[in-house]
Amino acid sequence: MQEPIQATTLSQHIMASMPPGARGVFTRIMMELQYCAHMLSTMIKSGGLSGQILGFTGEINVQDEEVKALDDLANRVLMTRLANSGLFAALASEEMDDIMTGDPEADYVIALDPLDGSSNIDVNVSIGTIFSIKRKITEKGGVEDFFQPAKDQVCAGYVIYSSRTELVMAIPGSDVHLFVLDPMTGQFVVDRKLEPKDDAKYYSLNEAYWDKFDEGVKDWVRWLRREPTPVTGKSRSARYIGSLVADFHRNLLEGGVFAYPHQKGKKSGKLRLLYEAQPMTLIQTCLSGRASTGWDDLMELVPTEIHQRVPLIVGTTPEVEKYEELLANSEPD
Ligand code: AHM
Ligand code: MG
Repeated sequence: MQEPIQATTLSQHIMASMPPGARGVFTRIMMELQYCAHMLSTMIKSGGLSGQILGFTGEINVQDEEVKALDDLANRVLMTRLANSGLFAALASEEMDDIMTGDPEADYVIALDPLDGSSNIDVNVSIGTIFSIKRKITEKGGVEDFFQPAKDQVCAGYVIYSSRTELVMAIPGSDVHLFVLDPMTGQFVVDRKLEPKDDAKYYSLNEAYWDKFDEGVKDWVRWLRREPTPVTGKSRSARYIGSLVADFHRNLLEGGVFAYPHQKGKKSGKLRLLYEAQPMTLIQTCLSGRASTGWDDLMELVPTEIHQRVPLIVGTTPEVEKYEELLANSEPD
């Protein structure tokens, strides 16, 4: 029989840093997310043998995209579990037009991308779940609670489903840790504390959109290719998977910058502020990096819509600052 893993579990880790008098609500929230992540991880790794996870449902979502079976399943797993937990005043999801209100007495709201990287599901490439937890600021809980800047998130993180299932989460003012799922017990255990990476070993953007990028963005890409990194003086390499979670995760661990810029006729880019840009912004900033639209600091930008899109440039500080410098005299068309 396999020996139990001697490592700190997610719940032990959270409880160890709980302030005196805390009621354990945040711990319970993370336990619900852990339950959902374990369930989704098991379904994904079963390769569809335990039910349909490949292909499309035939429906079109609020983003005008075809809904994949796993998108729908992930949304149902998370919404059912979290809505019934009594821990949230409201839930927002990429897969739902409107927010779902919950317990008006609860202190928190949560925004989710249940299954990020949908285009990679059917080809067995890394995908993830992204979450952003905010404190309720209205009396009963509603859309306004989501309209807080990234810096005011209570916690943000993501789960990545790959050869291992890992969780990365950030709490403002705390260290960022990486947890790995023990599939036997369904518990995340601490793998390590993440250290800031100063040098962008990688840059990640979809260069197929080159003709749609404006000159500032093109100049930035030329600079990334041409100029050595400021700390070690090395050349950068290009990597693009097409799952934000996977691209961001690699760059966070190895050092890098991810960009989904605005494009001609698509001035807000593609990625969503609440459940894609804001969580990655907090994590990256807790590790000495930056996130920007090119014009707005994404730690400060206040959302105005649930499914708002923003250009997202996130990663090592010199690379993000260079982007802002090159875009400074232009505006999205
Ligand atoms: P999704 O949430 O529907 O999966 O869409 C978001 C994904 C991101 O994970 C990824 O960074 C981006 O879309 C890739 O888009 P593109 O194919 O245009 O490069
Ligand atoms: Mg997504």
